[in-house]
Amino acid sequence: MATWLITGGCGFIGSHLADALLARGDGVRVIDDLSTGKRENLSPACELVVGDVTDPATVARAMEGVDGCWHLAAVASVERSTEAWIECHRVNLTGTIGVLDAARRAGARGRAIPVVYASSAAVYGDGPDLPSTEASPTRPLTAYGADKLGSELHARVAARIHGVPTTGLRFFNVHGPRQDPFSPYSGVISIFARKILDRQPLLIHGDGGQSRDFISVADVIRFLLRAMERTRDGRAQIYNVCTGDKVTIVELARVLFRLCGHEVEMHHGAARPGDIRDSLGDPERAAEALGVRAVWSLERALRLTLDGLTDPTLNLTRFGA
Ligand code: NAD
Ligand code: UD2
Repeated sequence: MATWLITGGCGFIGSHLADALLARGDGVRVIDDLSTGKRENLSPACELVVGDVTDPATVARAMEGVDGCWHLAAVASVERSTEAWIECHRVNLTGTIGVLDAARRAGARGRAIPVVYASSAAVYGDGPDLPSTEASPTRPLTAYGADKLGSELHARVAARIHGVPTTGLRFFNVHGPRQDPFSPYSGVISIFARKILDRQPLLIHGDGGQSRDFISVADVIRFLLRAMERTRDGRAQIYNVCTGDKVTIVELARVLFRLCGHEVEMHHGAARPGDIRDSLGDPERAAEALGVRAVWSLERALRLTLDGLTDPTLNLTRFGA
């Protein structure tokens, strides 16, 4: 039986990955400091190490004996990285280097442990030419995006210098059950969905014409699993994880109104510092190299996200995710 390490496995994406690995009979170990993740997100069948990925000794212990590592632990917020620049850098970049270094050292018989890690569409910044491909210029606008790009650069060093096979997945905007609807730092879909269900007004940062490529966590899990299967030789790969479909924030709100059966007021506030105006990914390289493409339509994925707000125990494995 394979045993895997998920850093940040008590979080939104990590806990669904843990469910998928358990469903196929694998062993799962999680390291998480529970700063935003929740113990109740994680199946009791997982081994949980409550600890900080910036602590080398903790990470080294967690890495021992595993067949691979998905590195998802991070402060997953653009706003937070603006407010707490150094703290977020310590986790999002130094923490990533620590995980890569532990993967180098922990491998049996000198073979390093493969690492699949979460990068982000934030590395592109406001790319002039959309859709963004993996060869597009990377001009991050925020500390969060800069630290994700730095993680990619160090993952390349890990592969080339230390023989750690790595695959970086540039997640675009992910939504689904367990994305915390009560955190102001959470994704816009979880925040809007809760407010609409609670019949509260939405706060739109700016004019709402900004656009995103929203992908269901049910699809993201499929990319994560396949990426690990293809992370074997000493190379460093990077792939977009996106749908290739562009949706503005106002359009998103209107689809949610229709799915919820009622509307709420939309109030407009100032645009967020460093906010990207248009984000859209090209899914073709991942489709070709990994053989995975997003299959959940926005509407079907939004229904799943809404269901997750009323049923926190929702487990995606029943959808084959
Ligand atoms: P999340 O906040 O739910 O998960 C992050 C997890 O990491 C949490 O469980 C948190 O407690 C843990 N964590 C944070 N700092 C830690 C530390 N120092 N030590 C140990 N654990 C720590 O967020 P998520 O949306 O599941 O994001 C997972 C990964 O995917 C992150 O790397 C994020 O940057 C990336 N990502 C997310 C999205 C998205 O739309 N959700 C898009 C692009 C990239
Ligand atoms: C960025 C990344 C995403 C992920 C995330 C952190 C891009 C394109 N995406 O997401 O990949 O890494 O950071 O997990 O860089 N908004 C409102 N009202 C609200 C909440 C949000 O108008 O109540 C707007 C917000 O100003 C932005 C859009 O909605 O224009 C999306 O915001 P978000 O916080 O969901 O995600 P984003 O794009 O910053």
